[in-house]
Amino acid sequence: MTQRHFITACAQLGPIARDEPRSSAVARLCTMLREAHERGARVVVFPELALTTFFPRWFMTDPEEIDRWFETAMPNPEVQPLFDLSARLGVAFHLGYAEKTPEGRYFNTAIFVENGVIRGKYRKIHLPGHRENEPWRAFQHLEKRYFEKGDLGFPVFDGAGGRLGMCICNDRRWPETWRMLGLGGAEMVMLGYNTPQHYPPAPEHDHLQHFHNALSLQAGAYQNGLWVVAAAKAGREEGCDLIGGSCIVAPTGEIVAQAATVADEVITARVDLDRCAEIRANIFNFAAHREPGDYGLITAPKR
Ligand code: CDT
Repeated sequence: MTQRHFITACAQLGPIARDEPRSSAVARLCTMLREAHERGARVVVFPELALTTFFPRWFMTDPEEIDRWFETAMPNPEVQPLFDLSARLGVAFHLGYAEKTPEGRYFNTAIFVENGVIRGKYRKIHLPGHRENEPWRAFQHLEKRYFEKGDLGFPVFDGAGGRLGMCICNDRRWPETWRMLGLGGAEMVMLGYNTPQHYPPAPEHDHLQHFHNALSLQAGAYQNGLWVVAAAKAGREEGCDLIGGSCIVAPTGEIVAQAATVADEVITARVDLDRCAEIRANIFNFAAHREPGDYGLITAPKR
């Protein structure tokens, strides 16, 4: 029987330059996967869009230029070394990347890979930012331009001896994301993020970026009784400061490991999936205490 307690690693990435080739990013991911293995990890979580720089910060119109940021197959020859290393060392991984499907659809995607097999896939649902060039901003955030809203819902799947879920960056700010994953039975939720320190529409909130990150992750964990492993792409990337603060959160909402830099950094924690019951059998026992009949507005049409 697969043990339900194990070491999980969260691998924060420092900045990736605009001209940094995927081979270099993948080599950095492999280095961190090796470190995770040396520290006894069974799982390692990499950030959102972990193979390239955060390209939605630039306005582009040329389809060929845009397509260069997307993967048309997974794995592909450039990412294969990560799949091979993961299978050889027996360390499963979560990876975010830009996906172009054979039908020509574009998604901000995350996968979970165990024993060389993609066991879970998620496509980002809450796409932040805008569609057109807004030159007044210090940098763009064009996720609504380059990606379609995810079409897979919030899947929960078998992995690492438990039930796993994923979300991506802006999704973490939405309580609905966490409730969907909690109701689906997720015991550990993995996510990556690229969060600029500066938020152009409301710069008066810039100093709150770390607080809002931790608030969202800790609330999501506690209110649904699940583990959270959240990996940042951090540091000054092409002139844009991205917050770090990668962390692992217990089902009690406590941060049990946290990155101390804004560079490539591996943190680890012992994750016991059976600890979810501390919350789920008690304060957030959904069957005993949830009252969905009174929550109709949550799924009513937008207003
Ligand atoms: N990548 C991503 O979703 N980033 C957003 C930035 C703020 S919205 C422009 C986030 O929620 O962290």
